[in-house]
Amino acid sequence: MVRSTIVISIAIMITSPALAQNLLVNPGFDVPDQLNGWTCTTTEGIAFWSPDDRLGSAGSGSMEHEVSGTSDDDRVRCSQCVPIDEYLPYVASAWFFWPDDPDVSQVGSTRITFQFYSETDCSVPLSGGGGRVGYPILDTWLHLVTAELTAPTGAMSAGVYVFTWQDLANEPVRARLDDIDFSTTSLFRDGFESGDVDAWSFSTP
Ligand SMILES: [Ca+2]
Repeated sequence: MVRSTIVISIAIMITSPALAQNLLVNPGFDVPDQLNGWTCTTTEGIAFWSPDDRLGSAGSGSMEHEVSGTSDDDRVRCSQCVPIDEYLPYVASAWFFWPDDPDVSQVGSTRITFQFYSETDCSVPLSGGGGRVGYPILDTWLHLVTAELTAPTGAMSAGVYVFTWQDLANEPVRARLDDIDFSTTSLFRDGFESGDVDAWSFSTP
């Protein structure tokens, strides 16, 4: 059964901050048949490269998830661990697409969140959150953006996580993600937290 009703209370349509540098590897899935840079785990599902690009480019694609679990809340999760700077504010975002396919139920959601860690390999968690849940409008690309969070003292890495979520047992779902972004919203690289002014240059007029 295909759900035809629309719930879009949390998906937010905005553009990414200008000039922000995306810290993710392979965020737009520009190389066919691979998900390099992404680590995917699942309870009952798969993740693979799809030729369906958000902007319709023949030279790019997206990441597709299929979840066909026998339990409620089965899911596919894909993530990256990236280096970050303490005290800077960060935000994550992704575009997601749920096709109107008759062979899947499409009762579920796309989710995105991130977590700060005190080690470089995302092994010792500090704080996290900012998570957002996006509900599909079938056959439509939607933009999902987290809340902004500032990296706490001692943070050295962040894990960025995207999920495709199957709400109900034996009601499979299929969704795509593209142009995933994780970046700082600060344009200044030195907030003087380090006790020096090394990031600034000096001249006398
Ligand atoms: Ca793409």
